[in-house]
Amino acid sequence: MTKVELIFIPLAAAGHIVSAVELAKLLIDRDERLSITVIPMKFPFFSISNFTHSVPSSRIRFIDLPVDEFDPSLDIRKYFNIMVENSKHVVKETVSKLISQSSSQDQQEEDFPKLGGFVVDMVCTAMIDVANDFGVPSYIFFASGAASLGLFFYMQDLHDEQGKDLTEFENSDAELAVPGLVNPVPASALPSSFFQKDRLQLALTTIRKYRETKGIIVNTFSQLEPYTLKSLADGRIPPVYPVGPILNLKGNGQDGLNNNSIMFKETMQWLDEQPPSSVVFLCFGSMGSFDVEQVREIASALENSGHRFLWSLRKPPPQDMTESPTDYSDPRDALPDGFLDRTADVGRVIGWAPQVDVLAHPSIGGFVSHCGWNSTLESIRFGVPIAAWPIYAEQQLNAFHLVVELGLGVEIKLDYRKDQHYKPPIVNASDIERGIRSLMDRSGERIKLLNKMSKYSKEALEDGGSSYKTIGCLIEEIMDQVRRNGEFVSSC
Ligand SMILES: *[C@@H]1O[C@H](CO)[C@@H](O)[C@H](O)[C@H]1NC(C)=O
Ligand SMILES: *[C@@H]1O[C@H](CO)[C@@H](O)[C@H](O)[C@H]1NC(C)=O
Ligand SMILES: CC(=O)N[C@H]1CO[C@H](CO)[C@@H](O)[C@@H]1O
Repeated sequence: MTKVELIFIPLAAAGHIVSAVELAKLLIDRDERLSITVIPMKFPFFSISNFTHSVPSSRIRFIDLPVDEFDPSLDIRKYFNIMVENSKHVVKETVSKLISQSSSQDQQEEDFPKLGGFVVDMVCTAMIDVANDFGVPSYIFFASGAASLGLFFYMQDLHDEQGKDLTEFENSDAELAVPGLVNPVPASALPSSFFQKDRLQLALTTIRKYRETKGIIVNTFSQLEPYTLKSLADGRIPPVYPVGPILNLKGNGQDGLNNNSIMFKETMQWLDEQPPSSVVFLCFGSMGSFDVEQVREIASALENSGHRFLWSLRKPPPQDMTESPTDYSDPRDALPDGFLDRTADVGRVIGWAPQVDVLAHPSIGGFVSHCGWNSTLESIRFGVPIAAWPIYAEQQLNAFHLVVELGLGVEIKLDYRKDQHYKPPIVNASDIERGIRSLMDRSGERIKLLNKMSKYSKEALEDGGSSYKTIGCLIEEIMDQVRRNGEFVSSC
């Protein structure tokens, strides 16, 4: 039996590393020949211990590399890229050591695990060079959906093949005919990285690198994006493996980040007391927070809508969008006077939310979300409709995809955008209230469609489901590559 070792290089950020570790678990569960070493790319202030404790298998190990000081004057993405670039040599040394250690320990030649390849996070593509140094294949782990992947390749084609200046799309009302999407995509749904000259080069370099790999593992499932996946299978890019929805559904408040168990119990108890599908849940992800002026508009929208609510309200850091939000010591500091008293019977304001447990709760009837891909998949999994309020990265496209393409959500503001370079105008209470009312109206086709998708989402990873089969194919492909020493064959 040939044992095969894979090296995973995830980005240590919510939505990336958790999914990567879940993927690692799925792979080793499926094939006892596989073992995986996870080497996260992380910021100095990030603790990977939060992610290692949940891994039961001796065939997954973590290596925590030291990282350089973070220079806060740098753009966070630039810092990150420099850091990944600078980590290449130490990753190479680390992997060399692993290989030589395992060959000296094992007695029998056939027991030596062979290096099967690198599975590299969608933003850590510099590590493909290290895989190349070892002469092993690399695979991308793309933690977003097929629609984003398709858009990325389309944008790179526009730039590289058609000589288009992508920065012209900033503030433009152009619409783009992206292959694999039925509706024209408004320029306002593009990720900001395509608008800004310095970030554009980085984005293009990253996407070009995807083309050099042996496969792109995508966190989606074929029933969610059939048309997009078909269009991506045109042979112009490496094979795409839809293996999702990869979620961490363990729940019980153990979502890997700060979790206060008293708050958790109280929240779940309160939800237990609410009628089915009656509560709006508002939560904007690990980077999502709003300034006080915007918080007040949300508060009055909630009050005016009359719906029950659970609101994960987070305090913006001093340098918004470069550091994570924190919890308010007293949320009254941000809320309108008397809001908590007036809404005490119908709502709760909390800090960091145990999102999976909340979405899984039958009282939840709608989710006001930033449309991070992981949150989007969780919401579909539990059949909770989304009111889309995207903030950054590819969230505007996810929101467009969910609301316009798939008809699974409604709009709060599809072209909202906030990052280091954009300070968005305030979304007023009446717009938010309209979105919430429409979200909580369960009379139309949307809920039926969503329930169907929720069912597909559960089935995809069950024995015989579409993603289950794809994972089998992927493992076969990895094993074939090892057998043939990197010569390209596609078995699926
Ligand atoms: C998804 O995001 C939520 C909230 O940001 C986080 O609690 C959870 O761990 C993430 N799950 C995955 C699989 O990344
Ligand atoms: C809220 O904003 C919308 C634009 O998004 C505008 O049309 C509307 O008049 C505003 N409503 C109020 C009450 O300010
Ligand atoms: C659940 C868990 O292990 N949380 C830890 C995450 O990392 C921070 C920072 O190191 C710790 O303080 C938490 O205890």
